[in-house]
Amino acid sequence: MTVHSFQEHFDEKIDNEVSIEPRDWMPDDYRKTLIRQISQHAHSEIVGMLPEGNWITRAPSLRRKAVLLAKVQDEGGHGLYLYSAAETLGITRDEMIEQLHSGKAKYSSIFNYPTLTWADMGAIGWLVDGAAIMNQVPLCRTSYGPYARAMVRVCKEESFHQRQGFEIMMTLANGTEVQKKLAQDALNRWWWPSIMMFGPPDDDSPNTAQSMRWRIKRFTNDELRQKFIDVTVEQAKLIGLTVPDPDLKWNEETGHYDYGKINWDEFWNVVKGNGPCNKERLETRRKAWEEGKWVRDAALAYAEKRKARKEKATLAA
Ligand code: FAQ
Repeated sequence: MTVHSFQEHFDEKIDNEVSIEPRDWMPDDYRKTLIRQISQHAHSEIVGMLPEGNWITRAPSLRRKAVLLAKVQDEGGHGLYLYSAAETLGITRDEMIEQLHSGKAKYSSIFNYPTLTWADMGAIGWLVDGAAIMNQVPLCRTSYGPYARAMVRVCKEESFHQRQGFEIMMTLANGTEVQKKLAQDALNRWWWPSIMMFGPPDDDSPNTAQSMRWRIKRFTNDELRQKFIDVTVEQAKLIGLTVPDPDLKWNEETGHYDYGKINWDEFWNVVKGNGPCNKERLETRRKAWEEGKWVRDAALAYAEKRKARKEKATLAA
């Protein structure tokens, strides 16, 4: 086959919704885009464990502690599936981790905000996992097979995460005056960063058009943001909380909520490393990597020893 016919074969698969698999020919830029998106997604899961990890020892009951612990463990698992999916594209786990630690690879802006009160655990589950599901359910149909398959399990777990967050918010919102205030304060602080999570507006998003053509992305950033707002505003009403956007208004003509101006300067500032917790998050990850070196070394030594023992047994048989 010529490169031209490889390209035609690839395009045909994309057009016919046949997934691309690791050993298939793919254009270099398709591979690069996937490595960028999947590794950044993996980093987001791993860094995303930190804001909630901050509250595990301070959860208000044993039940809340057990649930939060399970949720944070799930996020670690999601990161691992995603690193494995990215490895099928020809990058190693160590290279990806290096890119995270050097600041070359991004992770979601949302995890650079602090978790100040217990209500933030509710807001993260409800809003951040809610936004993650809105973005990731369509990724179950993304064109690259290993990424799509990883997303199926991730989405099932995210849906449990979203419900646990909503349940925390609902409990607080129906609680004492102080609890209701905590819930409203958390919504006030997490609302705008959550809607920024979907990425820059479509006319300022350099990757969306090509990723839509390759069917990596199934919806644009603005389409997903709008869906999230439409669903979440109704949920806030249900529990008696107010979304902190004075311009939010149901639009009869479009059948969607109109919303206020997003502070994109704040978004880019956080993406560039200057958010409230960027330095702390990266520092914590680098330290965990260094301090975990002996575990990786021990696991590797054990695996090598087992392999040698197996080989010896095979030779003897
Ligand atoms: N933060 O052209 P686009 C979770 C960057 S998982 C930081 O629109 P694209 C689970 C973007 O990378 C959350 N950077 O890019 C959880 C690009 O820069 P680059 C993560 C952002 O890729 C819940 C530049 O801006 N989810 O929450 C952000 O087409 C609770 C231009 O942007 C995923 O990663 C941002 N928010 O669209 C864990 C889902 N947005 O790379 C713990 C998969 C954009 O060229 C607790 N990813 N940028 O240098 C995606 O769907 C896409 O990558 C988008 C961005 C939609 C995030």
